[in-house]
Amino acid sequence: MSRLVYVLNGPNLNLLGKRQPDIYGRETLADVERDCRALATELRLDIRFHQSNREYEIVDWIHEARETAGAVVINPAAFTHTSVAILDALNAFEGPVIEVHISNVHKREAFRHHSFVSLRADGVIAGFGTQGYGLALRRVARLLDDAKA
Ligand code: DHK
Repeated sequence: MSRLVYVLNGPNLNLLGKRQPDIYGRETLADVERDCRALATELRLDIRFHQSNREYEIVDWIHEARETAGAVVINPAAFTHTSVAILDALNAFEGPVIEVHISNVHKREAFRHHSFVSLRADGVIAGFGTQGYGLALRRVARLLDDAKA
């Protein structure tokens, strides 16, 4: 299986480090991308790292991943709780999918407790701050290694 991993980020995550730092922390998305790239090298993964505020762009990247990638790590942000389109796109993707939330969504408002993406995700990480991305990449590397063995 391809060791290319799409790391996808949904709306408002471009403001990471600036918006509600008490909830999302002070690290920026550029910091997260840098850390993901460093870890990916260690894990022998290639990554494509994207963020968009537009649902269709995320759907299009998942379609792209379907053709080329072995796994998807996705923080759909607010689209987690609303997007059947992202769920349908992920259902058309065959490799491992790990869902990441920086905050512990279960400790927050009730509308954040439901995730459409969880109906497809092979694993869900929530409440580990931006460290969750690295944990997701480690899990993906293990799943890709196991699939090869
Ligand atoms: C990020 C968001 O923007 C929220 O809409 C989600 C998620 C939680 C996060 O914790 O990373 O509810």
